[in-house]
Amino acid sequence: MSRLVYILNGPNLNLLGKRQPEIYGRETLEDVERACSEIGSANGVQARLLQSNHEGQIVDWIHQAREEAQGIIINPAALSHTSIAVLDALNTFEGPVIEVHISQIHKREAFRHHSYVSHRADAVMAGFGVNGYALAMQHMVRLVKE
Ligand code: CA2
Repeated sequence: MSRLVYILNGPNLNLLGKRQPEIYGRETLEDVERACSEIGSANGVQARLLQSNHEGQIVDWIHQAREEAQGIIINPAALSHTSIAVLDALNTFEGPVIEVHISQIHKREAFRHHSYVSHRADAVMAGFGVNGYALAMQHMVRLVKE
């Protein structure tokens, strides 16, 4: 049976690779999608990368994932630090959830140190740059095939 993993991305991540390369690097979300799809297809797992600047859209995609995805990788961006709605939605999802932060949020401003999403995440990546998505995908492939 083929498996599907959602890779959800929150506000402003559409600018990845285009602004603030000193913090977030030069690779784009398209590069992330390519890397994760390669890892997935080598293991019979499809990756679907989505990005929105709107909290409700992220919530709707999490609900959609309940119907068709076996795992969620999520970089909620600033919603990590503010959104109980995203946390509540993730709590309705039964499969594995991996939270990714490109930057090492614990080395940054205090307001980035707490993530509501971490209350649900089964694993958290921070500070691996965009490679964090590929590392998360490698682990997710194992989890959804179990
Ligand atoms: O390190 C991460 O991945 C973050 O989730 C990124 C968020 C930030 O609010 C979190 O504290 C940590 C910001 C995403 C903004 O993405 C941009 C990418 C390139 C240029 C400008 C913004």
